Amino acid sequence: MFKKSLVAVGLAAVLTLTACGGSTGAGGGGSDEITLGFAQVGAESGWRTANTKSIQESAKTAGINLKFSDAQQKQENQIKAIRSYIQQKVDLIAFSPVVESGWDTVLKEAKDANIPVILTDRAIDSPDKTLYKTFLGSDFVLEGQEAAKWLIKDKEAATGDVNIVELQGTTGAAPANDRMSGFADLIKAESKFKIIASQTGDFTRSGGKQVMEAFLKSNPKIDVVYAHNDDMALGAIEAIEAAGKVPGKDITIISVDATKDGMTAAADGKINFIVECNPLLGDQLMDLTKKVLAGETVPERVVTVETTFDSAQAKAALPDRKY
Ligand code: GZL
Repeated sequence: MFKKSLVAVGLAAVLTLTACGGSTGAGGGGSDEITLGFAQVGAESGWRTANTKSIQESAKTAGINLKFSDAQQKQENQIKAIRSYIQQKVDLIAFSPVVESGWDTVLKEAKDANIPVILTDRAIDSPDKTLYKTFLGSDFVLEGQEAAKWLIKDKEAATGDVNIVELQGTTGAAPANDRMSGFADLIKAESKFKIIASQTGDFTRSGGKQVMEAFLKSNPKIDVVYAHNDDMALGAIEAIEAAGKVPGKDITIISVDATKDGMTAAADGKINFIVECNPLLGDQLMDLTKKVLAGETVPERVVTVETTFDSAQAKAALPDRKY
């Protein structure tokens, strides 16, 4: 269902084609080697590490000269990197916006310099769609909805209140905002589900552990943890075990990403349900880069195809996982 619905969204996205305008970067596209400037969020999670590896390996395979920067999860560093790519006259700029807001000024500078921009992984909230050629990444609202749908089914026999604590991703980030809203929109339909606490763990393992320790101290009855990524779920598992409880049994754990560490915890029964968020965007990014610089039409939105895993499915899938 999840896969089918995503494919449908993906197909719909492909049909909403936009003329790319055929602009080439200030450095031109032409037959010369393409130079791509990529401003990465940071190295905060297993997902991010896999995403970086995919982009670097795909650039090499595609014969694209990659300039790469790590912003350590700071927007000002990403903006500095984008300005530097503009000065270097790269052919195209791609980046994963650490937060949704605050990009219009620097993206207008790229547009004025005739350097096309591709968004990957995370979206921005600017109403000006001319600031970028396409957005390649997951549907985070759908991911939140998948988590909620599984929980509603898993707890259908529960009679009393089901107390949920939520470990949010980076404040202001599209995946944090959308995974929260997608989940809450479905959960609120059933009065037994109570989100008793929700706080950012910044997508990191240490953040998830610290926040979960505080949740355990201030909430005597926690039935479910909904973590916006595996790293925070794994941190929460450490805190739960340190408190003498059994993760996956005393407290149901739902996570997003499906990285190897998360899938291993799921296979061990410590995480009960994982929604996949595919970081392997490199090949699609290089293909879109070449198409934009060749003046070809590209879709406004390219949605990555993803699925979900319960513990048994994670155990079966683990040997074949690429990240
Ligand atoms: C989602 C991505 C998120 C991952 C986290 O596309 O932006 O950022 O879910 C990562 O693991 O830190």
